[in-house]
Amino acid sequence: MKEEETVLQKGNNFSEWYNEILKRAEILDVRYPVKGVYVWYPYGYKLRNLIYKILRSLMDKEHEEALFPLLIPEDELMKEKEHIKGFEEEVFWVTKGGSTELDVPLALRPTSETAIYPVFKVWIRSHRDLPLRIYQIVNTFRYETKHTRPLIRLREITSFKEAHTAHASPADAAEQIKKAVALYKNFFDLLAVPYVITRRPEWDKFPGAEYSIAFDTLMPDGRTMQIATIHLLGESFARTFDIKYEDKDGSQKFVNQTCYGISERCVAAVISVHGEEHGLVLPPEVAPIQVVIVPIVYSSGGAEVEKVCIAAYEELKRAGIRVFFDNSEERPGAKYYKWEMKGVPLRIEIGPRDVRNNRCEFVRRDDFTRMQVPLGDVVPEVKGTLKAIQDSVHERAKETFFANVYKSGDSGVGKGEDKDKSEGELEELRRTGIVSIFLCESERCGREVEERLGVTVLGEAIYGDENGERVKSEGKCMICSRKAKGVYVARAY
Ligand code: 5CA
Ligand code: ZN
Repeated sequence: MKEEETVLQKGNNFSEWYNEILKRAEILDVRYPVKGVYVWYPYGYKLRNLIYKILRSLMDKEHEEALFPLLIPEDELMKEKEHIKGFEEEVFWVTKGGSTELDVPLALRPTSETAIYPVFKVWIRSHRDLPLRIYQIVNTFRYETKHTRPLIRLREITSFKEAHTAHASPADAAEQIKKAVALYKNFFDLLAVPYVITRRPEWDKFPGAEYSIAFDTLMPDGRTMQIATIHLLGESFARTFDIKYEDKDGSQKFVNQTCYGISERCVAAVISVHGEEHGLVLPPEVAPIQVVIVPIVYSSGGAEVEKVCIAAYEELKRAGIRVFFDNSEERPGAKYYKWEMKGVPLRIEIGPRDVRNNRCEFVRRDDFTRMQVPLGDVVPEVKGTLKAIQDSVHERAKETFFANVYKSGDSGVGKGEDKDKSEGELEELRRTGIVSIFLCESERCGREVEERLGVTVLGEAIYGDENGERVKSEGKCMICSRKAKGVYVARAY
């Protein structure tokens, strides 16, 4: 076995596994000489595009895609006080044109509120212009000072999908928040990525927002990763940027706003949640190649086998399957290794004996099971098997995920009554997952828990979870014993 072909360990050292996978499956090249900035390989970019095609198709139902500039003048960026306080230290600046100092320094957007809302001001005139729902998929720049990580913590986020909406009333904006949650649920379900949805603590919400909602998934090392956020902005930005509309009665009113975003962390999640020691395991919905056909040829019968392979390939292609016929010179073993690494959900092997018997062999990537299929049934069998793989990949991911979500009361952890006892157990549980504890709303208690236990407070589970259960809502704060709500905590990326 070549060194390259050694299997990877996922469990013990996730970080190493992750970096190896990005390289061997040709997702991202990390050799670009700028910190936190990486190159998409063509295969990785195909995966990214399929994922974003799903996102676009969901967004397009009720939003319109637009494109705003990358550069934001300093004075606009600085207008919203809360907002800029949150982002100040993360902004990259363009200060020169050639050797000439610019009159007004230009920021590279860290997110686009301050690029978009001055334009909303001129677009929105009357109640007939509302609701306004736009989104864009762009690169954004953040001078991250924490450890940067490919697809996860970037200085150039290449695939930032940000939605910005404006509404006539607070109720309409609140309704939009619910729709955004439903849309993101739909999205991550199609990616087969499990999540918890929480309301971020007051002291850790998006700068300028009334409140923030987050989706978090669980990485194989037991850390959570925030994969989406949804913010109710209320009137704060509308007041700052003077975004008003004329209501039916002729009065001028501020709009109510929301915004919500997703980055290529969704690609990182697909890779990390499903992959294993042989490489990627891609859900068929997003696999750039859903089926690979590998001819098994020895000394004779090659021409016949090739003819049958091509016929199957043509048929699958016509049926809309993303299929690849690997007739390269490599040994079959090397081909298996390569396509397994790249996560192709289904392999079809065809050899001389199969041709004689008018059949082929399916090998599933998710569980390596084999089955023989009559050549005449290839299209329906492929469709059925891809569906089965999609479902079982999702089920497996949810099982692992929810086995690592501990609710208040489970093993006594987080029960307000016995806060002394809970810390030891929490210590144990926090190694592996998401734990619910009782915590009051004060920032002091929140920060203390974060510091003492090395966790992040994700927040209150507001929408329940896949098990239909809700976090037990009333208890005593484990720090100060005051009245508290159940909140999720976890070690986070
Ligand atoms: N304007 C709002 C909504 S679009 C906003 O910027 N929200 S955010 O700051 O929370 O970012 C949205 C999502 O982008 C986060 O939930 C997170 O999943 C992702 N994200 C944030 N920073 C980075 C980063 N440095 N690298 C990769 N993804 C990031
Ligand atoms: Zn407290």
